[in-house]
Amino acid sequence: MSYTINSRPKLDGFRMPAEFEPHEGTWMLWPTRTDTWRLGAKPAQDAFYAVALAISQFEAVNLGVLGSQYEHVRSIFPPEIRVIELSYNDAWMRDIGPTFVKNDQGEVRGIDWGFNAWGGLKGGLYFPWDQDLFVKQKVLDIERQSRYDASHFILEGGSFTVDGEGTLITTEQCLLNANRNPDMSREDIEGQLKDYLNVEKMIWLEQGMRDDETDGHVDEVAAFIRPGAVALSWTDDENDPQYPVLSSAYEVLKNAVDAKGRKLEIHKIHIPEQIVLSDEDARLIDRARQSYSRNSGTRLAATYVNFYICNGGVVMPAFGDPRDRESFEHIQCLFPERKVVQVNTREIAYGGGNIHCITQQQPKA
Ligand code: KQY
Repeated sequence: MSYTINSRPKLDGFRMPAEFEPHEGTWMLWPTRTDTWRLGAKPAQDAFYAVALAISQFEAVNLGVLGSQYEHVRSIFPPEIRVIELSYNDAWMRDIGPTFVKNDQGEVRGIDWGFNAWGGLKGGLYFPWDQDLFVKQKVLDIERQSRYDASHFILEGGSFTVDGEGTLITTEQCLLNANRNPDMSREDIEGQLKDYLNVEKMIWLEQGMRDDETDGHVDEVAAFIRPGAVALSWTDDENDPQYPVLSSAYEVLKNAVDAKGRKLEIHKIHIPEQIVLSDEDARLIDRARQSYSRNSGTRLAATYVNFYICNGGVVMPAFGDPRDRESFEHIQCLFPERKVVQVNTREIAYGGGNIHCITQQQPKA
């Protein structure tokens, strides 16, 4: 049984650890929506399978699965991967799962943010999202961890990144979007982030990647790789439509200092060539009136920066792109003490995200 605590993590001495701090394990969900994924979701399932196996080399993986898929999924995964029946609407655990916080004694609790499928009825990606709403609470119940009820505040885990030392990076495009918390000012939103995540310094990028259906999640643009250092999606091509967004992010980060007063070390990771949904790809995704239309010609917001840092490892995307190799080598250089594993996740990119978006770390207690 998890207890709902009527307080705020900061008041109780809890903070959100950075992703690069030790994990108890990783949470994921199994993809099934045929209006998100091509070909009845089978190729996406292959990609999720490969991601889960890659992470399981480094730490425990907990995988939520719909009852209708339980028997199949349990039979294909090795026993060390925990498969749990759960209900949900789509498989983006970063946004649907709890954000965990921890105190100096090592106690871990979870935050249950509000969620409206990336914009509710004003540009959200599907309706309904009723089952997604309970995933955070269910995970905390399973782990017997206490829950902070922050359901008044719509926030997705992919929309911010923290260094665990008081700094948070986010985008104005997402957090100040009228389809998230229209009655809150920037100051109100900063107040919520400070109280729940125990951060002091907010670095606001203007926008996320163009064509990102989440209204600009920061996890497609930048990620803390250690305190004082950030990986940034980048392109050298000034004619690339992503160039204005990424160069503006670079300028903001270059001129920022973190909560400890440090200038940030910025590592530019070149994005892949443009990946565009073809007529054939679009045809293989089911049409549904109540969900976002994946039309042919849409450029995917693909980036290598949507990697996932786990205990001793980093699991990063490949796209079958000429830049896959150099990005792998670059990221391996940034994490000399971890083993980098690259998984072809082009299929996940078709659904609007990547490895970071489908995972959620649970800090070590
Ligand atoms: O955390 C993320 N960037 C989530 C991507 C969600 C895509 C929904 N189709």
